[in-house]
Amino acid sequence: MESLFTQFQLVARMATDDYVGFTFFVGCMAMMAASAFFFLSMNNFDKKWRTSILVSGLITFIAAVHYWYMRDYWATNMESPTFFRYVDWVLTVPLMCVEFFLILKVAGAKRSLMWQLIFLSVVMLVTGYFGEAVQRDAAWLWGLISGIAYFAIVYIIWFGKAKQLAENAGGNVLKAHKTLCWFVLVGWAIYPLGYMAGTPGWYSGVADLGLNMDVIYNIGDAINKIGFGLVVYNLATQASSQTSAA
Ligand SMILES: *C/C=C(C)/C=C/C=C(C)/C=C/C1=C(C)CCCC1(C)C
Repeated sequence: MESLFTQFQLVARMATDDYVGFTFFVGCMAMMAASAFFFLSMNNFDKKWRTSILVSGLITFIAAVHYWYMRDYWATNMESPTFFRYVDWVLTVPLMCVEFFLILKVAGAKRSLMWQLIFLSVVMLVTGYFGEAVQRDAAWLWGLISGIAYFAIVYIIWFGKAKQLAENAGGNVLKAHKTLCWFVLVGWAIYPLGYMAGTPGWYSGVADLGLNMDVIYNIGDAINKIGFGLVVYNLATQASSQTSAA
């Protein structure tokens, strides 16, 4: 009987110092709760904001499903779930680019801007995956290419076309755009840190600080996916109350 139980254990044991396992578990729960929150609040907003809230919910929902698998994968193998991690990102990060486009649509944003951001984000992630999973010897080089794509995104939203559109829109849209810009500049910068902690290279000192790649990624995801969604939620709340007051 004993052995049957250990063989078919449904819930993995978790060591008290398993920070990776812990952050996967909490991350999973947080993403689920955030998705319920965004989906259920959708109908409180004016029609034109509903798609933005829907996308916020999709981002955390897609992450919740991947966290479910990553939590399991880690508990079973005690190994980074690199594949699931990047599948999650390659779906959710482009959706964050869509979010930028959706809020700037009121100022006349074109689809080409959205596709440009999506393209750069995919380049950033695919090259990151190569460095982490395929050619770890050249992780620094893949990380560098990924970093260039990242800075191209930062440039477009901070100083380029997206910034111009946000300024044309003004008001709440401009404020929300600015906050999202900070998320990308500071919040997204958490990820290259995780990458440096988890891949070999001249920067290996980062790993010596005792930082773990998956813990860093998990914290980054919680901040960025849920935080990003809340900024959009806030914008939709303010914009909807203004129109109903008018
Ligand atoms: C929800 C997931 C998000 C917002 C993921 C963002 C990921 C990045 C900004 C990753 C960036 C990377 C670099 C800039 C260089 C090293 C490789 C990456 C992929 C970790």
